[in-house]
Amino acid sequence: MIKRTMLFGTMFIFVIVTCLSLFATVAVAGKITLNYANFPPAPTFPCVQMERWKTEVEKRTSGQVEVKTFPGGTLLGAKEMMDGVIAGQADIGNICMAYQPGRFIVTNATSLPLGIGDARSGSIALLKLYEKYKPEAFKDVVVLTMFTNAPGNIMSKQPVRNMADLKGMDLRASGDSATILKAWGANPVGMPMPATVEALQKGTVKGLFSSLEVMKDFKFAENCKYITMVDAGIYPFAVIMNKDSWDKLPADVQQVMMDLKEEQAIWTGEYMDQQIKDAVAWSKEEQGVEVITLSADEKAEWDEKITFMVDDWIEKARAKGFPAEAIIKDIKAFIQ
Ligand code: 3IO
Repeated sequence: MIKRTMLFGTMFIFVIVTCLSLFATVAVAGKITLNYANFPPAPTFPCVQMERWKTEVEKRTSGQVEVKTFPGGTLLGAKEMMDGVIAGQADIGNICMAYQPGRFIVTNATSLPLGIGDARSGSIALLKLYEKYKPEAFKDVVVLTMFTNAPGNIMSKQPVRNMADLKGMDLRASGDSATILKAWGANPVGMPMPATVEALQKGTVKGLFSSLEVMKDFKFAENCKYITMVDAGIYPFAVIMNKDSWDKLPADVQQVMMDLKEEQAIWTGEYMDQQIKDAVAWSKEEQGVEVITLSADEKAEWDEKITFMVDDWIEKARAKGFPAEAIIKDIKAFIQ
């Protein structure tokens, strides 16, 4: 009798322990944690879109995936982002392609003066361009989404009312936006966006050339009391994932991410466009910023000065073996 009770008791415990450990194994194996690195501070649009993506992925995978976000360059900085993700230092990273102009030739063509009017249409055009050409530059990663900021405008400590005012002015910009500034007579100073905070405070630069939401998100309006509307040049971004990390994901999780790709691009573009309206209103109302609009004649002159960039790009890209004319034609078509 005692023996039988002991036998049943042992079996009972065995069954419970087996069940528990099986459950634990499933729970542990089912939980996937992904590290997502970003270079600018948390309140800025690349990080806001990152948090939105995290929320959507965690929701749509019913918590099977946990995304740990690292804003502000705490895991990888702007210039080490691409290689850091390829090396697996982060599973996911957000890159600004203009910081490595020679590396992302095809996708950086979206930053030429081709008439992108806002971040929504820019983001759609960029992603379509990527999908069509699948540039070699991304062969070592999986692209999770792409987006652009809105066209650049001049934010400065001194007013820029005409091209003469801009002559020799030290303004921060990268990639094609630096070329645009140079064509207008300014002195472009290259550095990633987060470094601009200190450069403006120290006076190393007298302003910058980028999308206007930074007036509020980086509080540049405290230093730059003038905006000159020129609406030229966007910065293309990509969210990329390490190949091994991707390959380890179950197919249904991969599907969730691919389903999000275009949606995330559009969401980010729309968020950015709205953020610019808010930032300009805030700059004017709370920070006493003056918004300068060029006359139609003056604007035509500014536009004229940068048209050469497209031909220049075509020539260089063709020499490197890219179907350059087709790429430009496609970008223009994708914008509409
Ligand atoms: C940008 C980069 C980081 C955070 C906010 C931002 N808004 C616009 C940009 C574009 C950019 O990378 C740049 O260098 O102007």
